[in-house]
Formats: sequence, structure tokens, C-alpha cells
Amino acid sequence: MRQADVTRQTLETRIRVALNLDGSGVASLRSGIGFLDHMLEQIARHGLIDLTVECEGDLHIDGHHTVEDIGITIGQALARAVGDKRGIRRYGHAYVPLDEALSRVVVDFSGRPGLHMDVRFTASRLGELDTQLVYEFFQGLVNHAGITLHIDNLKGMNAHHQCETIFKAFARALRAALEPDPRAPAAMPSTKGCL
Ligand SMILES: [Mn+2]
Repeated sequence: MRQADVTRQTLETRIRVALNLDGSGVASLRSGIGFLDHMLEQIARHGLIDLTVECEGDLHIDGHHTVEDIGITIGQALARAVGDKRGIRRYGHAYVPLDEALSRVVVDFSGRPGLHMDVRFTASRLGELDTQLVYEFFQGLVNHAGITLHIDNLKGMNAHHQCETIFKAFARALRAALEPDPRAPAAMPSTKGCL
């Protein structure tokens, strides 16, 4: 039920995202950027989200449009799949370590887009991914999913580890926020009555 299949096309990118929030972590990823596929796989596996991402982007320029637009399209799919948010926990957070690196991600399905990200990558590139684009990915996602997202890399020397802990913590936080709350299965998790 909590599924979405979104196609988004511009003159810069052509993207399809399909996701199932109640999946088992099955991923089919062809973003065109190997390291980004590695990160999207973390969202699927640790979020228990079945996730398909297919992208034909203008990588002959650079990765910017591809990474940002994949974030936008995943955000659109998330918003569609989550529906009216009745019965979910709404908030989720996770700390994830990977050796020396440690990140914390906190999410609120608030309906209000907001990204607060404090990450100082120790390298400018990870494979074919410019680390500046991690911010663009989450900005696109947050704007279109309508979520408040706080991302903090608390420790880390190795940029691969920094990045991986961010995506894994994001996935775990998502999973917690999207989980059905058995004590309030039909309730809107807000005193406003809507989100
Ligand atoms: Mn890795």
C-alpha cells in the first residue's frame, strides 16, 4: 500500500524512482554514479525500503543535476508513499558508527521542509561523487518529501566512512519515523490534526 512510482524528466535528467516503504530492502540502482548507488543501497537495506532508481543524467557536465534530481525524485516518491501520515510514529533518529566515524540523523515528517546539515567531509570526492553534492541530494529530498532533517557527522577521518554513516543513519531514522505506532494506529501524530 505504501508505495510510489515517480518519473521526472527535465532537459538535464530523466529519472524513475519506485519505492515500497514496507519492503525488505531490495534495491535496483542505476544512478550513473557508482558511489551514489552504494549510498542509495544503504537507504534500501537499512530503511527496509524496496528501492528502484534509474537515471539518465547529463554526467558529461558533472554530477550535480543527477544527484540533486535523484534527491528530488526520491522526495516526491516518499511524500506520495507516506500518504496522510496517519498511524506513523512521525519522528525518528539514529546514531550510526563505522569504525572511527559517527553520524546522527533526526527526522520529522512535519510537512515543513527544513535541512540542517553539519558535515565537514575530509575529501572532496568519493569515486565519481563530489562530496558537496551530498548536501544537494538531501536538500532536494527534504524539499519534496516535506520533512525536517538534521544531519550531523560527529566524528570521522575517512570520507567514505563519514558518508556511509550519514546514509545509514538517515535510513534507520526513516525506518523509525515511518513505522506504524501500534498504540495509535488511526491517529494523526499531531495536535493540529494534520501534517
Ligand atoms: Mn562502503
